Amino acid sequence: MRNIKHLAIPSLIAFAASVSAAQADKLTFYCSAQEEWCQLMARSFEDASGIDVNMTRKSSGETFAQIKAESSNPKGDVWWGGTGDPHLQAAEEDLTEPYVSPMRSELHDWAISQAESAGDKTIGIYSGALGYGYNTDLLAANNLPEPACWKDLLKPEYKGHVQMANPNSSGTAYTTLATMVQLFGEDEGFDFMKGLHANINQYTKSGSAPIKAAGRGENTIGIVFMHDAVAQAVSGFPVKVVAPCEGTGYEIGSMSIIKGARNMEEAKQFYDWALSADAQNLALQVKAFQVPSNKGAETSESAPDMSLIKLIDYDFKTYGSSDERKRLLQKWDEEVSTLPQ
Ligand code: S7P
Repeated sequence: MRNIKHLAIPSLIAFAASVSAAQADKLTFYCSAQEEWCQLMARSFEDASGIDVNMTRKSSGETFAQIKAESSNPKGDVWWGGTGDPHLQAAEEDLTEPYVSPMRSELHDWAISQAESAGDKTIGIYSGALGYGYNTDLLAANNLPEPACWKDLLKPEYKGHVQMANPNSSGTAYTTLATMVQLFGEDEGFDFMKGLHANINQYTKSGSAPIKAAGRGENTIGIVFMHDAVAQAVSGFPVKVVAPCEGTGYEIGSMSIIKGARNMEEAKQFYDWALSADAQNLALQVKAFQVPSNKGAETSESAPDMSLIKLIDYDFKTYGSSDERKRLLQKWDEEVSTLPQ
């Protein structure tokens, strides 16, 4: 700076440009919803705010692990999307920052409860029910009966036809594991996961991958959030969506500001904007059929009607706690994933 007067005019212009680039407002955005929605959120926020956004998409469990690994030198500013359980775990482990947005009064009670149960370190942005979907053509081609319940998926005729994600990387799959424990009790829930393991053809990294594979005809049945199966069906793929007869769990997709964020003001700006009805309505452009948390945002007509689905009273406090999530994942690693298929 001291030597600036010695610079020639073109150098001064270049210098000014480099200073303003260095000072440009920016945001490092970790995203755990579907890729297209993450891209649209990033670009739309840039347009709305003038802030440069650097977005990385990873599954919920993977993003949690990354934020934890980076906690002594945080690189991300805000984490948007993904199932609520790892956001709650991040809050408990003090990896995220409390924030009470002025937008909070526009939200449904379930989104606010998520915040209140975590000392305001996270908040609900959407919800969606767990279920599964199947490729109707492949089912018929293999002479398989139409499954309607969770326990149908244990039948030996479905061997090699069922796909789900790995619950360590995927929030969807962790929700599946926690749902079975709550629906059937821990012993029977783990027996279910073991029986299911015998029919699984692949554990994917991403939660929605199994139904995308079913849409492409590369897999028959995918255990996913029902809205991800609807997205395949409305895209014209032969996918039928199932709300399992025994009842099912659900997610409160969440958002958190990362503790020690380098761009804290920008993170709060994004947070407020992401809770607005206009930002949540962007979901409709990318076939994201979750139920939005802003009371004024639109829910697509194609979205699964949560009031018609038999939902369990999912215990987010317990299953989003650090000890319980670690314990269940370790037990799944040791007692389920190691079994022969
Ligand atoms: O695809 C949308 C969605 O189902 O993905 C999120 C999910 O947690 C991210 O994928 P992983 O299962 O791979 O973590 C859900 O929050 C969201 O509804």
